[in-house]
Amino acid sequence: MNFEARRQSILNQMAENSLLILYSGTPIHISADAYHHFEANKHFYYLTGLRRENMILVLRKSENGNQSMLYIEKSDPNAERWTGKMVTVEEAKSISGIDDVRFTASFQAQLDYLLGSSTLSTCYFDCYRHQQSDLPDYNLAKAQQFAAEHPGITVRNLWPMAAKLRMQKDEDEVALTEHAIDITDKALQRVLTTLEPGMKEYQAQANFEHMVHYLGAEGPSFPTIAGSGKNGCMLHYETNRDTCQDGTLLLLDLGVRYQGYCSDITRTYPVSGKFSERQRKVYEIVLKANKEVAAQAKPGMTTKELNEICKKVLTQGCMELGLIDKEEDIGKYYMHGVSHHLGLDVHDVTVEGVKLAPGSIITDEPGLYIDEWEIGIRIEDDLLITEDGCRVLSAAIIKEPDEIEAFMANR
Ligand SMILES: [Mn+2]
Repeated sequence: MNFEARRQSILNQMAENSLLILYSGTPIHISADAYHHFEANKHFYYLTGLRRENMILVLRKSENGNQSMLYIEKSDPNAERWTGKMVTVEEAKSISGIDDVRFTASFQAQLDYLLGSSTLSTCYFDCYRHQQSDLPDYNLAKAQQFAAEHPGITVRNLWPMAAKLRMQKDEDEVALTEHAIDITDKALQRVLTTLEPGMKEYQAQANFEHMVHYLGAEGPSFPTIAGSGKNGCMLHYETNRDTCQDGTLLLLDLGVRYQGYCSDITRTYPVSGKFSERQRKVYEIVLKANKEVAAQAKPGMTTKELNEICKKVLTQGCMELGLIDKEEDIGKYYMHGVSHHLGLDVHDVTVEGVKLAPGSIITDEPGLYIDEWEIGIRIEDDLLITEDGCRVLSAAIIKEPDEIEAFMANR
């Protein structure tokens, strides 16, 4: 992947005489000597191709030219014995394309030197915070510390610049996403092959996740949702402990992460292998909305506009079914948005007001949630916005009710 071009694009947007300091981060502590599985800062991975802890990317923009420096930990045979091989200088160079690789032990002294000898005016950090109530992320904490120690230097946020870049995927990113989607397809076929009444929802989840690992992905891209019957109406149902009853539907919202890139797919299957007449009617409405969004998605649009298109189809369908009398009541059965960006994050970075453009990867996920009928249906595909429309990257994952029934009948 062309990490050099991505760094160049950030450098182009940086102020004159400025510095970017971006940390890969450290593992988050759970309890006693246990730590969460480490996830590197996504911008760091995006700009370097590296995702190990305790690394620092420094970009310097000055009148003497631009500079990229990478700081890594010096490998330590004793540490490697316990926690695995560390990245060597040669590996770091060849993956990131950065020639100037140094050890973190020298970082502070070199930073002090840069701050003391140059006319540095601005320093960029990733200052993202999801909710005000959250503790600061590693990079934000470092930014706050830097601001306190260097009141004369303006601290600015890398996030909007990096997020805007990440919103348009290049060919390599599309290929990785397609691979994640292909694994999702095969793992869902495994679920379809084994699904039967009496099964626990977590068994359907296990059949999916087994294949995800078996096929070489890193794992699910988020906690698998497997909700049967009325559980399908709960948007973030994750306990997956109920029994899949005969005659109900099983809603599966799941995804795969491959080299960092996520798929996000939802399919809804009849547990018995056959839709009831009522289930099929609702399913057809959701499917129609799903297809309409894909038919209309194109550059220049917003996900909000796509949601209006989706709501129109769902509203019309619900009125025909007699579920609602007035358009404004659709919120009773459809209460989320139809689309979000997808990438290194499942709900990928999105800069307010930026419209869809070629290279955007978004979801298309209408749903209807009818508690009183115990019917929860969502159909979610992943779309790549092209020059004049979109390509459904998940087109191979079957969703026509006849195809689903035929697949289950012939398994
Ligand atoms: Mn989604």
